[in-house]
Amino acid sequence: MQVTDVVTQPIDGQKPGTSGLRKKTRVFMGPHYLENFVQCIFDGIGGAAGKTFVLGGDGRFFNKRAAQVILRMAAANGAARVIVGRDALLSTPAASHLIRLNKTDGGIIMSASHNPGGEDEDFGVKFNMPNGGPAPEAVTNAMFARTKEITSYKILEAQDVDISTVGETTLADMKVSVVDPVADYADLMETLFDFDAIRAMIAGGFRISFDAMCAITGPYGVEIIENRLGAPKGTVVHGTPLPDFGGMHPDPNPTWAHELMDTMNGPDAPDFGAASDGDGDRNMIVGPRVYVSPSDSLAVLAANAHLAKGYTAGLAGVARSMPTSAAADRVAEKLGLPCYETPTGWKFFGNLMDDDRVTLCGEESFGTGSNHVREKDGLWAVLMWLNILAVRKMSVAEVMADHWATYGRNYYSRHDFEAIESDKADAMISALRARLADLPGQTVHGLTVTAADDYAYHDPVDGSVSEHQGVRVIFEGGARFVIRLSGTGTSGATMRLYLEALETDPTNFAQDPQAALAPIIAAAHEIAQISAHTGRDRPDVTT
Ligand code: VG1
Ligand code: CO
Repeated sequence: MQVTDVVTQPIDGQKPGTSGLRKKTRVFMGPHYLENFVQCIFDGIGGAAGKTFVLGGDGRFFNKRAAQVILRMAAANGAARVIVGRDALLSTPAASHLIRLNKTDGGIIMSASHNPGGEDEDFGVKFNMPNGGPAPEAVTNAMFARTKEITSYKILEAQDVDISTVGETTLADMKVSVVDPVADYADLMETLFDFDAIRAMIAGGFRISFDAMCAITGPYGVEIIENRLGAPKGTVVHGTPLPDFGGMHPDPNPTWAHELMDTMNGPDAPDFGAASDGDGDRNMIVGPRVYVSPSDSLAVLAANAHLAKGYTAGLAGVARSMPTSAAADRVAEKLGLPCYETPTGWKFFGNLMDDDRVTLCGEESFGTGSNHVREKDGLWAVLMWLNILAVRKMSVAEVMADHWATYGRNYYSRHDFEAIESDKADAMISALRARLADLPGQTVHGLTVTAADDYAYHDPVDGSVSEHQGVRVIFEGGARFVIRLSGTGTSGATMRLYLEALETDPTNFAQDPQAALAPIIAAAHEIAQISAHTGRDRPDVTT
């Protein structure tokens, strides 16, 4: 088998965003597109020679073909071994676990996560570091720099490797270890949670509905929730991963997981509902007729983690992304735990976990996780909730009511304005930035601004600085809004407006969040001039 140096030239726009490089699948399938980027990954980490990598993806269209290309390129670049999920399948948290478990030099994950899949939808590639976490900005910047100067890439001329059966094989001098995508991950979950207690709760009639949204968590959910925890067949819905996710938008929020919401709001609702996203790192938690916002879920997990088997020693600290509500901060304050605020994207939590400063992390975008891996983890969150419910013997609604009574309620919502023309979105943000210094002291829709800034993060572990991570405007009484542009979209710009208000009066805990947040929504539209800049009055998706 022969290594070929293929002549290529730089391709515009191969800049990794919030979580890797995401583009339309057809773009990735274009000449040299995937190959250029994969070579730049290897170059950006100082070469692949002698290294071991994990490889897998969420099963979307092009996943298997891309895996074969990446295997041939890893071999051509001198990698010693690649551990690949059978059929090139691995959820993002399972990939993170395998990277750590096998002490590898990192891994390549093929996924565009919550973005729809298919030939006309989205594909993505990202690199995770030896700690199992997404490459930090310094590394993705090095990869991006290489994409602008690449002149050739290395690839092996070879037949496809058979990755459909578990076992060891070779590709030229490189070992290829095909592993069961689920087994090691499921074993890890058994060490973290009291499976006996959850099994007993289920045996006692506790009913669950888990919507895998035709994406990667299907096989994981079936093995863990049905096989190991004894829930009846059919507990996992949409459990077979499909290349186009069955046409679904695999994003677990009330809009896209509406079938689960209908089940949970219906007359015969199960006791617990959950959904996960394309690559298995997100989760939505729902009780019968009660939706748990992701920010609240993080706070509930922080307050109750010590009840779960793997966390009885307590937490080192908690971290949340800046736009995530301060509900977790209130728990940390009461429990005397360190609490950190980071920019959007899981890559910023890695240093804090590696440095043992935090145990739990979370984002408002349906992401929660702990230091068991270095990614957010959808099924982990589901099992953490189940373990807590099994111990507390309360319903989801009772847990939420108890939580708000103890800590107050941070009303929260995110409004997404999708596919705005990029220059209009940029102009809106620039205009808002220009006004920030003048905002404090102004009163808009009855709310007085106390602070306004363009968020910059100073990493306390490595001292790196990340600027322009979202504009935030804070009002008297702690209400606030945040505006930032998405870094995961593939067409136009998506503007995210994050809204929050703290309520401490228990007689006001039963409001609809949109009603509770109405003054802040109005003030945000007025201050940012959203409609004047974008022509949009209403969001496309509200979570
Ligand atoms: C979004 C979310 C962010 C999350 C990221 C990756 O990014 O807001 O919180 O970490 O997706 O999640 P953005 O830049 O579009 O706001 V996933 O499940 O897509 O890997
Ligand atoms: Co995801």
